[in-house]
Amino acid sequence: MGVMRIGHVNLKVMDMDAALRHYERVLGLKETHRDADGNVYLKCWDEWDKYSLILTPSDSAGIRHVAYKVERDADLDELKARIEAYGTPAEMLPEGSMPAIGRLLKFNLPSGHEMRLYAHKEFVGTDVGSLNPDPWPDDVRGSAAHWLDHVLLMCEFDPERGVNRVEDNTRFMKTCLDFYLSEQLMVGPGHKLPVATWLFRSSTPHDIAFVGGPRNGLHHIAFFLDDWSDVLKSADVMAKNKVKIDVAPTRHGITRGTTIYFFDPSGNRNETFAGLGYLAQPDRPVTTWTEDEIGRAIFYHSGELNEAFTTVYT
Ligand code: M3P
Ligand code: FE
Repeated sequence: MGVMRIGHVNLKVMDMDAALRHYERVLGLKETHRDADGNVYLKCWDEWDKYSLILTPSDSAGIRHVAYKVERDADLDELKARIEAYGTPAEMLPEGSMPAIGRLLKFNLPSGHEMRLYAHKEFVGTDVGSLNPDPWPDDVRGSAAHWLDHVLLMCEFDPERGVNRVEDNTRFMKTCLDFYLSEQLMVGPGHKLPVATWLFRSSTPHDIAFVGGPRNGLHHIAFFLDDWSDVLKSADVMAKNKVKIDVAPTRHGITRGTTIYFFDPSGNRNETFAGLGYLAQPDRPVTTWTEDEIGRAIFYHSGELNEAFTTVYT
């Protein structure tokens, strides 16, 4: 029961043609729907529901909402009651509010980011099908991302004013949505302040993460690849397509993933990463990283965190 996994992200893009070239040619997503308002819906080859990314034409970049899929329709009623009992308003949007999707529970995280939950989305199948399937399809482009894996949201963090939306969001996700904490990065005297947290409902190290910063926003959306050689190939695809690479292939200490960060043409940060990390289980001890090891926590090889990585985001 409850949340299973990330379902989709709705991003704002400033040039739809350029955005489509990026998500189709570089990441390998395919368009599955387009609505009258100019929103374009896409999916990765290994996903079975109709879409995992919605691109909305806009005059700015950033995230509009992130949605997670729950197992049963009745979960939406139970979670609505829990969210409201927590003191957070929640609204049930009727079926038909979004294409190919059932009713949606809409609310804002303590940070203000909009989140939606749903139980049904039109099933279209993966590109290899589910009857005696091949391990990968022939007609997939670029990095050939398997699936949208997680989002990392930037949350207002100003301990001098007593503001820590990372902590607030983490408590909300654990209390209302039964997420589990896998890793945390602690700062301040005695390492008492969580400045970043990684949480899961699936069996991977994170389905969502929160990092503290000067303002709320989107740090990145991440797409899953199989292994390190796919990460290298993904970097080659980016170089071929003149994509602005933010961080060249390396490894995270946190989650153990191998990774690249880059930007879509509107400046929304993307990540392609490989490695399921470890088997995340509710009783697994939480991994704690301390401020003095922040460099290795984020970029394990260089051990250095560049300033722009946590200050430039949409
Ligand atoms: C990841 C990950 C930051 C750390 C990011 C880590 C933004 O993206 O997938 O584990 O500090
Ligand atoms: Fe990530």
